[in-house]
Amino acid sequence: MTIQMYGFWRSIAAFRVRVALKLKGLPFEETPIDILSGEQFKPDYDGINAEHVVPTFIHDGHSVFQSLAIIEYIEDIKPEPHLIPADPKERAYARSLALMTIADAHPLTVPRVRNHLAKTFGADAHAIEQWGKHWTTEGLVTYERLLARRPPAPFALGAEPGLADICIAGQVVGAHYLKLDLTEFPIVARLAERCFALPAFASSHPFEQPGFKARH
Ligand SMILES: N[C@@H](CCC(=O)N[C@@H](CS)C(=O)NCC(=O)O)C(=O)O
Repeated sequence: MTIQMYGFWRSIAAFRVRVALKLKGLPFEETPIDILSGEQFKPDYDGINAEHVVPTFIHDGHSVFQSLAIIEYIEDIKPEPHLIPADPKERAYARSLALMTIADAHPLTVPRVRNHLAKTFGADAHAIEQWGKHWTTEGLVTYERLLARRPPAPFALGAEPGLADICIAGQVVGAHYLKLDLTEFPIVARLAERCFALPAFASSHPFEQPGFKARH
């Protein structure tokens, strides 16, 4: 089986897929699409992903987009180790935790939103940073509240890391970009620490990607 992913070092959605592939032990090649310079809108990439976002996942020539759909697809083609529980109630809880960032918190901070704030409303770099900090913090506050009601044991759904942990760790990556202090979110911070102690998470972190290292 061949797996190719179009991603970008800074993409939190690509981070989620990278971690899932590594937890599954599936080798893949990553092709960078520079979403900061607008490569996602170029005709070549339009042919690959009509939504003009990363990641795009290609498995034996079959293309899948949207990180949640990709992770569920990966779970289907390689069930072990499970990232999504089989029990319907647990499965729904894992997806709910995942969607809190995928559907609600993360979309507010992506480049197309930041660019629109600048172009249409004249927001400067400081205002855009404050916007990012506000919505990233809101996501962390929500995860802290959720995890306080069902404490990680030691991962969000139990003994092994899975979909929910991947997504919560992605929200924490957003906090790393903005240098947010996690002291006020101790349960989230402990869970993220546990995740990033694992090579699959640590080596997937944006700051560990060749594209980041080449720039800094
Ligand atoms: N919900 C999508 C998010 C996709 C997305 O917005 N990706 C960002 C990077 S994390 C992107 O490519 N943004 C391009 C832009 O905003 O122009 C997923 O989880 O895959």
